[in-house]
Amino acid sequence: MRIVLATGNTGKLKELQRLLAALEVELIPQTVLGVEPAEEPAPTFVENALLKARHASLRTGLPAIADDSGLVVDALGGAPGVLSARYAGVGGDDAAHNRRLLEELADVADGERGARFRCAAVYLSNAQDPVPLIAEGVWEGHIARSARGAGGFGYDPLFIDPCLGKTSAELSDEEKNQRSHRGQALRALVSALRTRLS
Ligand code: ITT
Repeated sequence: MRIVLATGNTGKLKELQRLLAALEVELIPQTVLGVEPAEEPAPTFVENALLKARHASLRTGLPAIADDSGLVVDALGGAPGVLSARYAGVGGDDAAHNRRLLEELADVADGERGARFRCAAVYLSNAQDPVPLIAEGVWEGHIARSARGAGGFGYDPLFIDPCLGKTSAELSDEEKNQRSHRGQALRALVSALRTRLS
């Protein structure tokens, strides 16, 4: 079985490939198949994940898995949320997003820097699949005052896991997948998919 992975984010792709390895199916990144990024206009992670999976499935004729995710910061009223990939403007890179986040939180006290990563993961057997598999994950933490660590991607250098006292960029790939929003969502998705395929 071949499944297209509907993401153009290389950091995310690496994590998805590792989390889905247990499925023992052929995972093909959409970029390899020439699929351009989908529009993500919706206000919820679930809707955007469905749009991405449907777009990739329509273009390739393959089943698709997509992830829509982001950082939800209490002191910013939930921003950047579904706009996490565009926080510093379209084309902004991870460093620019992190700079903006630190600027916005410059006057926010240590006890008020709560945040969480959210992930919605979706599987569609085809573009018209009326019963998509949907799974979600949440990783609670808070935002550091400066970047730490070289692993991961995106906001990882600023996101502190309170149990470990480390940023997610200071965790190994395995440790991050164990705890992360994406790890939680993908483990649940894999389990639902195994049931569907059995
Ligand atoms: P695709 O839509 O092609 O998958 P994207 O980066 O645009 O790639 P999203 O729209 O889901 O994906 O945006 C998610 C953003 O949230 C991502 O670009 C990061 O900035 C941030 N993010 C999500 N998960 C993260 C994680 O595990 N670590 C750090 N930042 C993360």
